[in-house]
Amino acid sequence: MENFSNTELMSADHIRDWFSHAMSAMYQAEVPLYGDLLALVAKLNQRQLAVEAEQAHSLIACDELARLSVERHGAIRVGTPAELAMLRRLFAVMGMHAVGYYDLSVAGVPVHSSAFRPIDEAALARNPFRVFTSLLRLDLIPDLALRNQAEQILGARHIFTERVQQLIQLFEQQGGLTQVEAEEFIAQALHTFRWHASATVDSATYQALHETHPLIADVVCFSGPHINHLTPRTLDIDAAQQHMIQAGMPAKTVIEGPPARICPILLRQTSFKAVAEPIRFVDGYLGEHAARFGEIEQRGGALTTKGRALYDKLLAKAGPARQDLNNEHYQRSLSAAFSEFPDTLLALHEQELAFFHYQPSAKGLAARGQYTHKTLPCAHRLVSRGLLAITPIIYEDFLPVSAAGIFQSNLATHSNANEHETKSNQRTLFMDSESALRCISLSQAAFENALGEKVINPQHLYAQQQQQSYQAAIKVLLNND
Ligand code: OOG
Ligand code: NI
Repeated sequence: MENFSNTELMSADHIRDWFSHAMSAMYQAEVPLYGDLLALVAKLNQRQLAVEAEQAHSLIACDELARLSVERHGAIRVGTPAELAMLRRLFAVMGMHAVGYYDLSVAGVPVHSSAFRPIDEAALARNPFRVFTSLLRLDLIPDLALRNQAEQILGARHIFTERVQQLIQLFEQQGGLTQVEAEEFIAQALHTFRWHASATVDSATYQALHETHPLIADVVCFSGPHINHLTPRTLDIDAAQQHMIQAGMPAKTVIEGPPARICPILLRQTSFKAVAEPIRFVDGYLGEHAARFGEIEQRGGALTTKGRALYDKLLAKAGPARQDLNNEHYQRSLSAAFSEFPDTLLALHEQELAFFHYQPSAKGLAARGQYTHKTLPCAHRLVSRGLLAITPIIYEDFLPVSAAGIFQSNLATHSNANEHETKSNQRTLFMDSESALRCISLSQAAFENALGEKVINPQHLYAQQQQQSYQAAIKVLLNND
């Protein structure tokens, strides 16, 4: 007879946690510099927490500290709708769902993307592992013959093992996987993300695709969508960037995203650049391919639609983080541009620029039962009178302008690198325009069609989280038992 633990279904959170650790171990073995980066970030986070006791306490208070050391995101790029649809099913086993839509073609990168990530608070607190997943847009290859060839190459490859597909199906039938099945699932799923030192094409095909866009070669010429980076979360990206440079890592010069602030918002990122790795083509020629890098990120509060519009406006004013700029100068002009963006929790809340988690304060608890539904002040008053405490809801998603910058600095390996950067930087500005937005909604529908479902709107998730915490908090204030 089978014992209970052999038939008990594992939680998706558990499987995701295992998987993200297994993925990290695989990537550290494949790209040793990533292991160095992880060690550096862990050391700095520890040092910072030791010095900034207040920050440590506030992280504990909002369940952030426990997840800090497991927190990371990764990225992959696939070539066909069928591949994307199967990834959706694979990530669902780990409680990860497609959130957000990013059209990077408007920034000159021929992909559109979403992020598979957990969506509820408990799952995010346990392990927020996210995978930024891009689908290549072959329709952006102007040379029709080359486009057809790329389509054929992609159509003939199988990026998932037979067994992982069976296990995904089993998950869908049973509503979960047992421990033994989950372990096998992880081992099988990892095959999809590993590196292949042999290309599936001859050197001439690789060259032709690479010249059209290095990203197209990266997606089309290999038998799988190698994980192209993993990103631990740092508490101080400016310090981490300095340490990367001191440690001799080929760090990008300029940090992407908003400037350093007292109340951090959204996401700041930087990376060490992709390392050129030897590859072998089917015609026996040897070459090099640069795709895999390591990134770090510092996360801050999620912004409301109003806050995000202000962010986009001020970022456009400062200009994107071009890598030929001096980081110090750029950060200074960015800070100047963002002086318009309020930098206290109270002002961010008052002006409804950011999302918050509410909790009754000690004062609120002492005043418990003094109000009825009718006499209860509005959220703004409850906060300004100190009856409710607020903590920012952390941004769990990505930024299209930063993502485009990250793609660009890690793909440019040959002489047309600068050309790509300049062209796409000019086009980045196009992102805010009305016509770009119309294009985005059309291509979003195409992306969702490939995915096999609609992507979740991240703004709805944050609003819901804020609303739930508010309801729970006022329930306490109103209760006089
Ligand atoms: C993904 C780049 C986007 C981020 O952190 O914004 C990304 C890629 O290079 O495939 O990972
Ligand atoms: Ni990334």
